Amino acid sequence: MKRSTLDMFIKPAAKKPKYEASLHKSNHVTYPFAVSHLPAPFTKQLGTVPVTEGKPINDQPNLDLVYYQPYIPVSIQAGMFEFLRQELFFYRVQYSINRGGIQTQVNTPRFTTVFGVDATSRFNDNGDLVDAKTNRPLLQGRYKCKPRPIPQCLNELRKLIESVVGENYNFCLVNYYADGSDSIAYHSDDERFLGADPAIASLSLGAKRDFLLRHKTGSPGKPRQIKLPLGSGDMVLMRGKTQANWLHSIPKRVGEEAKKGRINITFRKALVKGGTDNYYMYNVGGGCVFRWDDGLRRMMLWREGDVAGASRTEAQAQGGTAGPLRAQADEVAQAQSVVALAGTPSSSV
Ligand SMILES: O=C(O)CCC(=O)C(=O)O
Repeated sequence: MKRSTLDMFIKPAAKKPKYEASLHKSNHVTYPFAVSHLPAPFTKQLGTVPVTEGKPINDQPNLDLVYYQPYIPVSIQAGMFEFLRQELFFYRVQYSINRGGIQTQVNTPRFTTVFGVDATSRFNDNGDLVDAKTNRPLLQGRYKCKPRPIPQCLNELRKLIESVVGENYNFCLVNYYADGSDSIAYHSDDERFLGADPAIASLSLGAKRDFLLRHKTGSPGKPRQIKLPLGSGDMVLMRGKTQANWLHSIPKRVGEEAKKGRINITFRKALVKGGTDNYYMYNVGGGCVFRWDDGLRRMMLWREGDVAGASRTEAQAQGGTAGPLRAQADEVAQAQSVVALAGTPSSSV
């Protein structure tokens, strides 16, 4: 047998991770699998954040940013990226919208996941959802979705960021851009459920990607497009009138850097239940779960019974002649009900 053919049946060796996983895990009835706690050395090093002073960027009409370059110590940036990519579950959401009278299917061009619940509810110590005012269990049907508590590893980041920026957050949205063809189109996070002038903290890990901002109208005074080359560990706080007046995006990119993969985490505060339904609809959707496979070096469809850290052989992953990615896309399309939605995505595709 030729070496290249043999390789397909040999289980690839996973690279030695840049962190030692904690034995403690966060779990909840809504999680497909338990999520490891933040490794203790990361928690210790995070005690020093932010490692640089935030730089205000407010020299354009209605723009109010604070740019931390970086926010997280260099020593743990790569480890934090690998840890979150390995430990979290992700989705590749498909949905259908009405565009100019034509029903159009949208394939979100990145992996997403979301945790949290809006301010009208909270999780009690048993992990049950209760009304934030009365502390009574929620009535059946309050949400169309199944809200998930923020796992410890992201909650630690949330608390740190809250203490620095002076805001409270109840949602954590995570994007994973696998390579340069993953992106997010120009949009603003200006939904009514976030209230007026929301302050959104956006943390980057992994590959450096351009973050572009442009004014919604381009006038008065024709403000220019702004480009922030977000590197691993950087954080941008978008606040004040920014969301009402500016759009932002992560455009597609060619080249080696983007192939390293990038994680973005935004911390937000949703005030009402519409925010919860919206965020889960567009970041979890029909629910086919993906998990990072460190041997195959890519996100793979996850199935109940898969062992954490164990890699499928290339042959198992191929599962036919069409190739792994094609097979996965077909599987997602079959398993995931593509729904026609009345609302709009919280972020543009
Ligand atoms: O990936 C980023 O830096 C931006 C993410 C974003 O705009 C969003 O999730 O709404």
